[in-house]
Amino acid sequence: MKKRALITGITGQDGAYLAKFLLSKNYDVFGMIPRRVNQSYSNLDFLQITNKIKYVSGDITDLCSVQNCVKSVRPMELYNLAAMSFVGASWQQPVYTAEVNGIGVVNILESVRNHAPECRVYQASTSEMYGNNWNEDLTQNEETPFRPRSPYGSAKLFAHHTMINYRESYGIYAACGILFNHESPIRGKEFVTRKITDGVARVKKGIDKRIELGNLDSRRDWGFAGDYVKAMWMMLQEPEGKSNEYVIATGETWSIREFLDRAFSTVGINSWEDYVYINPDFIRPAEVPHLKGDPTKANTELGWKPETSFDTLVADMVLADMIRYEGSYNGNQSRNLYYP
Ligand code: F7E
Repeated sequence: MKKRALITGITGQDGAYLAKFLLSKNYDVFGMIPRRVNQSYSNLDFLQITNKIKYVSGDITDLCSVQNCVKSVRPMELYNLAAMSFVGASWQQPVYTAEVNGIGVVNILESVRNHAPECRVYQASTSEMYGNNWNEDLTQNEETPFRPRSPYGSAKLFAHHTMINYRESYGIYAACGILFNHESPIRGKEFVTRKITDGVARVKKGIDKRIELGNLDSRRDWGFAGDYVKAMWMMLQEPEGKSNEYVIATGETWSIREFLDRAFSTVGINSWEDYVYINPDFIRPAEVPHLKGDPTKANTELGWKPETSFDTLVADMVLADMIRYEGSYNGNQSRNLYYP
C-alpha cells in the first residue's frame, strides 16, 4: 500500500519541493488548502505536479478543519509547513503570527493525538529561534540556547517546545527540523535573496534602476530548498523515541553584501553600489545578525548533507529570473535547482 503524507503549506516553496520529492518516493500526497480567494498553485505548476496531488480543505488555525483532514486522509506522515513565514511582517501582524505559527501547531498535535496517534509529525522549526545567540565558534547547533528576536521567532519557539512536550507527554512521533534559510527560483519575492535576484534581472533588463533593501550586514546560512526537504523526510524515517531535532544548514555564512556581489556578477555587473538604495522601511525593529548552522548531527545520524553550493544557488536564481523576464522560463533551463 502507498504511504499517505499530508502536507500543510503545500503551495509554498517548501511544500512544492517536498511534494515533488514524496511523489518520487511513490507516496500518495495530500495537500491541505485553506479557503482563499485566488489561491495560487504557481509553485506546484512550476514543478509540474499540481494534478498529482489530492487536495483537502482546511486551515491550521481551525481545529475542526484540521481534525476533519486528519480523519479523512489518515496520513502516516504529516508535514506542517504552513506558516506566516515572513519575519519582517511578523511585527505588523504579531497576533496573526502567534495564531498561525504557534496555536496552529497545537491544533495539529491535538488532531493527531485524538485521531491518528501513529502518524509521524514534522514541524518546520527555524534558525530564527536562535535570535542573537551563537556558540563560541560562531555556529548554532541543537545545544545552542534559543533567544528569538521577532514575533515570528517567538511563535516558532512555542511550537517547537510544544512538539517536544507532545512527544514526552503522549508519545507522539514529533520531529523538528531547525532549518536555516533555504532558497530557490520559486522563493517569494519578499525574501531578500529572491528580491535581489529578481531585482538584478530587472536592472539588467532596464526595467528598474535600483533595488531597495534594508540591512546589508546581517549574515545568513543559505542553502537550496530542494536539498532541505529531503532532510524533512529523513527525520520521519528515524526509529521511534529519538530526540528528533536536527539543524539543517550548510555550515557556511554570507552577508547580504556577498549575496549582492555574486548576484550582480552573474549578469556581468561588478560594482553594484549604484544599483542598491537603502530604504529604512526595510530595516527591522530587531535584527538577527549572524546565522551559521552546524549540521553535524543531521550528517552523522541521518546521513544528510547539502548538495548545492552557494555560488550555484545564487547563479541559478539569477538565471531563472533573467529567463522569466525573457518570457521563456519553463523551469527546465535552470542548471541544478529544478528538482529532481
Ligand atoms: O531576510 C535582511 C533582513 O526575509 C534575511 C524565512 O524563510 O529564513 C527566512 O527568514 C536578511 C535579514 O529571511 C532586506 O533584515 C535586508 O537580516 O530573506 P529574509 P529571514 O528573515 O532570515 C528563516 C530561516 C525562516 O524561518 C523564515 O521563515 O536579509 N534584509 N534587506 C532584507 N530582508 C528582506 N526580506 N527584504 C529586504 O529588503
